[in-house]
Amino acid sequence: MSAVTRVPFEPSPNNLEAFWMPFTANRQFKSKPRLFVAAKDMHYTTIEGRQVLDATAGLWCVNAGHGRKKVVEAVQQQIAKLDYAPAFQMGHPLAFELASKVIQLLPGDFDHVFFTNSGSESVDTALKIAIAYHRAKGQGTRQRLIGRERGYHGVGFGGISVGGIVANRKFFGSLLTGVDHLPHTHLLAQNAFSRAEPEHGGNLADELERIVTLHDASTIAAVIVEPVACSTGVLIPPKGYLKRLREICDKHGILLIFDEVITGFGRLGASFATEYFGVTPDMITCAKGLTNGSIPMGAVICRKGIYDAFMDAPENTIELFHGYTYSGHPVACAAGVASLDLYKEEGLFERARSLSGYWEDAVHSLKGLPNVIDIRNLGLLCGIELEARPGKPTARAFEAFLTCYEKGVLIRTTGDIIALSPPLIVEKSHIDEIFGTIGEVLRKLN
Ligand code: PXG
Repeated sequence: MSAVTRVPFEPSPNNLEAFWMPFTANRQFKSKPRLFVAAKDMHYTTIEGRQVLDATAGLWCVNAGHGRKKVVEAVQQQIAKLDYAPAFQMGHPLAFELASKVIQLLPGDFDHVFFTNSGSESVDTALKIAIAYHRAKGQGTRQRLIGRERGYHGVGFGGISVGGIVANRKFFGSLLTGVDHLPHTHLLAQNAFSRAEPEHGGNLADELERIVTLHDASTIAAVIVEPVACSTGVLIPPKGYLKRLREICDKHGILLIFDEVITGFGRLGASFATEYFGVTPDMITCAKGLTNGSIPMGAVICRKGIYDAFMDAPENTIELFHGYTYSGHPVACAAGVASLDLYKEEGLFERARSLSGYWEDAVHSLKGLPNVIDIRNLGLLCGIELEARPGKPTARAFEAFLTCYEKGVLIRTTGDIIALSPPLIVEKSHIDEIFGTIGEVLRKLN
């Protein structure tokens, strides 16, 4: 092996080699880096000292805006007071407090919370709980997991197996066995330029019946879907779709998991998508907004009956052989409690709801601009789909991303779709600036 040359790190954009960046074109980035050094409320500060308006809440996570005093101080105080407590066979009060606060946010009979450190871990945890739940109920043959095309459930082996993004799957071998997929619901030809829930495609939920017939219900543990599939371009569920999935799962004794890593904590103008759509899953996975993006943390929220199914063994038995060193980490819990308090004090979920009409009108005002083939929205989310350049998928949208960044607005692109999700503290003037800038960029983009 040849010797490795180690270059001491100097905080200069010319010394970026050692960090293998996630989901990033490393060589392209390192040849022309984009670095943030600070953030406050709706804005980032770049290393060059420029202000950039955050139209993406970081990566869909900073729901109350950046650098909020309440969260910062809670974290500072907690790390000085109790930096860490063992997560297994020991506890600390804040984890119990945060779990209670999380279930209070939800309608219905959600009653237990399992803490993780990310959305990916939440998904793998929920899938494992689903299989173990059926086994605990004497139905150990229920092991199959059903996901959906174009679904994103993080990057653990469970998540990529039930997920439906080809690039996230094809490099990583045979994945989990016993997985099947529903079709995605993105019917561009029928639903283009729909506002909120599209009319066509609710019947695609019936594909679950076909899958159940193929495998037999006795082999299926759970169905997992994002209520709104965000990462693959903000795909809003067609009218009636989620309700129908719930009915079919009920009919066949299959658990329904909503992956609310993005839709949780106010994004749709309700606590969670379950509240927004009035459809109750058996488990909810979340992360991101749980701590306002400040400290890594995720959770699986279980409806009544799930936890109880594990409580039959003698009292000294560990009921679920699963957990992480950092499950319910004290500093993350402090950030979580402070974030949930902040959402409540500032009425941010209601604020998102009341701004969603203005947001909808603003995004649909881009209709008719060159290459815009669809616009869709819900709550404070939207997707703007561009026609791909012939033979060069993603290039057009990525150029829009770079130009918007130069003009002081941070957008996110996936494929040839612009996906936006601003912090819920966004003002109408910011919304005007976001769509003003995107409009200007799209008008000039070839
Ligand atoms: N489920 C869903 C629905 C997600 O959106 C995860 C699970 C995984 O979470 P972690 O914390 O393990 O990353 C996610 C994450 C994007 C983007 O731009 C989306 C996510 C993460 C990073 C970028 O689409 N979603």
